[in-house]
Amino acid sequence: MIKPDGVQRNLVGEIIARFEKKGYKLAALKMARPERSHLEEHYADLSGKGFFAGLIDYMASGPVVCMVWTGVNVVLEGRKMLGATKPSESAMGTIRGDFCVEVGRNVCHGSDSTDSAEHEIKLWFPEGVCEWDACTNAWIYE
Ligand code: DAT
Ligand code: MG
Repeated sequence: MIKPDGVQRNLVGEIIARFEKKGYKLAALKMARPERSHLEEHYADLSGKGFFAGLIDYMASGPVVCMVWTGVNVVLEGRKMLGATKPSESAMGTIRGDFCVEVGRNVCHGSDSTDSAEHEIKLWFPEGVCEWDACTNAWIYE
């Protein structure tokens, strides 16, 4: 997901391009202005944290762009592409390392496990995702 700061800072195309160029396949994409309750459910595991209210305020401050990307090891590799949660710890060359400064404005979200990805896909795309055959498949996988 591209967070409200990523949308406002015109990073949507840049972030999508990185996943496309890597070789992952897009399975769902939409812009949304989620309710606070939806964001609270998304971040339910962090509800006890001191930064939770600020996190929900930030996430509710503007539209987000939600995506599902598919491919071999996409959850693990996608998290590497995002970089560490704190931009000060994110390697240069990662999205967070290249495009942000503070943890509370870290531009993007990525599921941290296949279980959380399945949960988050159901939460954000109850309508389902798109199944399709990419003609590049044989050039990306042996
Ligand atoms: P990630 O987004 O890398 O999965 P997370 O799930 O631990 O990280 O936290 C979710 C978001 O909450 C994170 O992207 C930014 C915010 N956050 C995390 N730790 C924070 C902190 N110490 N102070 C402020 N915001 C924080
Ligand atoms: Mg997380």
